[in-house]
Formats: sequence, structure tokens, C-alpha cells
Amino acid sequence: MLNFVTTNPGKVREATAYLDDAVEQFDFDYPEIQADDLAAVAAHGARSAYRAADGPVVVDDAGLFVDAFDGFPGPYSSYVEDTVGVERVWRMTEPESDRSAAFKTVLAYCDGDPLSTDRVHEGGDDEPPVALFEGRVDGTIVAPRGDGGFGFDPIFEHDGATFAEMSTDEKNAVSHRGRALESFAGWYADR
Ligand code: ITT
Ligand code: NA
Repeated sequence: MLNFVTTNPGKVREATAYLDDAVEQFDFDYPEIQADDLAAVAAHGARSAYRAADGPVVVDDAGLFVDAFDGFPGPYSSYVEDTVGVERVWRMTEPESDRSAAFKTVLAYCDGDPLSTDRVHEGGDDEPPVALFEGRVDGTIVAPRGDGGFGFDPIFEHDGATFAEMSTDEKNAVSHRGRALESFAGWYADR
């Protein structure tokens, strides 16, 4: 059994649609370090979660990166969703001529054992290695549409539809998380 470490039910829905019965939500609010880079946050989170869990863990650290704002809110997306809110991120972006954006995620896996992959984040001396799997999708910030998904999905349009207008399977087929889950699942199947 694989512990998918998150407080966000939307992430679990997408991960289980992809990985079937192999995953279970581990509702653990790991301490998020202040860092500009998702990989560092995810790797640190995976090590904390591994210490707290009874088995292998996967952490998913994700964010929305708006080009006109040099990638804001990026690693601070969760905080900005709670404070500014999704609707006002749209209104901030509306006056910009370039409304392009990307969702990015980094999955970090840790089971305490050495890992064979070219994407290992080595920790300090007494820390277990963590394997990293990245995913990205490009899109455009638009006025909110749709009731599905979570977070910034209503304002993120890809190929004519917002992520909130897609089913979980449709979103997974193109999304940052779907891409990261795909590369993780391929590697994990051989583990
Ligand atoms: P956990 O840390 O417990 O997993 P979280 O929701 O706080 O839950 P993050 O720290 O990774 O997760 O924050 C990601 C934020 O980025 C999330 O709150 C959303 O605002 C946004 N986000 C990430 N992936 C998204 C997606 O697929 N669709 C919409 N918004 C997304
Ligand atoms: Na979080």
C-alpha cells in the first residue's frame, strides 16, 4: 500500500483514478519549507511524511505559475487561493495582454531504501533518498467556468476547456498531475 500524503481530496481523486487501489490517502499536513522550488518542498515533505507513516509515501507539491507575474503564485498557490482567492487571481490577470500560465507538480516518493532512478534527491547524511517525478501543462487564465476539479481549475483553460469543465479522467489525460503520475506509475510498477 502506498500512502498518498495530502490534505487535499481533489489530489487523491486524481491519484486514485490513475493508480487504482494501490494508493490510500494519508491525511498528514507535513511542514512546508519556504522555498521557491516545488522539488525542494516535496522532497522535504516526503522525508517528514515517511518518518510519520508506516510504509512508502508520495507527496505532491503543486502550483499555478502565471507568466505575466513571473510565475506567481507558484509555490505559494495554496496560500494565495486561501487569501486572494481564485476569482481575484483572474481579475488580476485580466488586464494583462499575456495571460499564459502553467500548472506544475512534483511528486516525491520515499520508502527509506536506496532508489534507482536518475531523479533522486539526495538528502543529508542520515536522510533517506527521495525520487522526484515532474509534470507540467500549459494553458491560459480565463474568467471562471465549470464546477469540477479544485483550486484554480475554473480559471485554467487548456485546449478550449477549463480544467473545471473536464472529468477527472479528461483532466488526468492532459494535466501536470496526470503527467507526473504517469511517469511515477511506470517507475513504481518495476519497483
Ligand atoms: P497538500 O499540501 O496537503 O497536498 P494543498 O492543496 O495545500 O494540499 P499544495 O501545497 O501543493 O497542496 O498547493 C497547491 C495549490 O496549487 C492548491 O491549493 C491549488 O490552489 C493549486 N493547484 C495545484 N494543483 C492544482 C490543480 O490540479 N488544479 C487546481 N489548482 C491546483
Ligand atoms: Na500544502
